[in-house]
Amino acid sequence: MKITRREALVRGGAAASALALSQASVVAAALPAFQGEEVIPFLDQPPAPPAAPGPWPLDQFSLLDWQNLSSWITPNEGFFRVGHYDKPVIAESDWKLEVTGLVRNPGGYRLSDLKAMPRRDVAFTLECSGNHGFPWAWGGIGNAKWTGCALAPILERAGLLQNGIEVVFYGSDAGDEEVRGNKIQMNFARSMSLEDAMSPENLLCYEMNGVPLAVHHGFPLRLIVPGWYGIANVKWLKRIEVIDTRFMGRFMAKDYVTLREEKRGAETVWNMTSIGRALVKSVTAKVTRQGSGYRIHGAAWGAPIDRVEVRIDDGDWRRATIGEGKNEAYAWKFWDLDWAGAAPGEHTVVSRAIDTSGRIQPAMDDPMLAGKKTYWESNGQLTRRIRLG
Ligand SMILES: Nc1nc2c(c(=O)[nH]1)N[C@H]1C(S)=C(S)[C@@H](COP(=O)(O)O)O[C@H]1N2
Ligand SMILES: [Mo]
Repeated sequence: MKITRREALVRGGAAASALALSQASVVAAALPAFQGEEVIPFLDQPPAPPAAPGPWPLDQFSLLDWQNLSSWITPNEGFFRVGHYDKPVIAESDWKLEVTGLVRNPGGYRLSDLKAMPRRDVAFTLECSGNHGFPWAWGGIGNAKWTGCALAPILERAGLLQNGIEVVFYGSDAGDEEVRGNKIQMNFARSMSLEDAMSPENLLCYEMNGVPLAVHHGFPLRLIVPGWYGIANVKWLKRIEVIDTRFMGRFMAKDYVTLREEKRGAETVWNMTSIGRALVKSVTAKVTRQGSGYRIHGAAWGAPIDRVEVRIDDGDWRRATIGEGKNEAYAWKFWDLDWAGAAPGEHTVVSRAIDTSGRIQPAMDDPMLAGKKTYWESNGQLTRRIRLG
């Protein structure tokens, strides 16, 4: 996204957390409703997306329509889309995946070759790292069953040479860039360390929720790296290249870099890190009433979730019950909590997810978030306001 820090703040970045959190209100209808259940609207409602298409790579008209989502799997038609360059329309017959660089046996694969390899599925919640970075950008997330073949055997088969340390994934989409006075045409590309690339979960994916990838989701082939932010999941994949140095393309080293002010004792350190693995996160989706009782519903994702806790007003953190997605490693988990003794009047509701290694979704004033100057990786706790009758 070509937006300055200043614009980000004006448009309601981290500073306007009250706005950002309002985006979660539309999660409401995502969760299965019980008979006779009534949704109590939050007082903080999300702003509309900008009226005209801007320089945003996140297509504001493809944002997940939570209110119409009726299942744990996001339907393909409602799945958000991000594209930084053109959206190539590729004929399967013209396409080949090239595996090259520091390998003994460089080669090419047709889609039929990849489909002939063992099929693997993974349920994985893909979240754009810009999600919640802007008030309207609340729908840059979706959950799908992705199908393809494992990446690791393809790399092994290529015969990795000793000096290879990094794997670069090139998309077929390209755009104009300027690098220190040089005007060039560059393909979208992202890299991973060889070790990360060899992770057994990674897929060369050709199906999304049981049907071939749509053009805008990367037909004919995309990378799926469960546990990583959207940016790592390269669409329209055309080349995999093993190299002996770190790759410093735009989407590794220029964009999708988090700038954060950190303290080392008395010293201030400006830390710049490339966005990769997803972060632990949750939202409060909706509050419902059934008869005289209220219930709070939400979702949690981004890391292996151990538990979700909810705080009402200034009360204690209370543990929510994990429902759908309970046994899934890389997909969001739906959760709920009965709101016993709810008093009429205005209340705040906030949730926090805790991962299996004990990491807690940070509060908005946590130094990790307060010291962050860029909008990516906005995984802070989202406080909602509601009035009960
Ligand atoms: N080739 C290519 N792959 C890409 C991108 C892109 O612009 N080009 N955008 C990335 C980003 S930032 C995100 S969030 C995801 C979004 O995937 P989706 O459009 O299928 O939802 O794709 C990623 N893969
Ligand atoms: Mo993204």
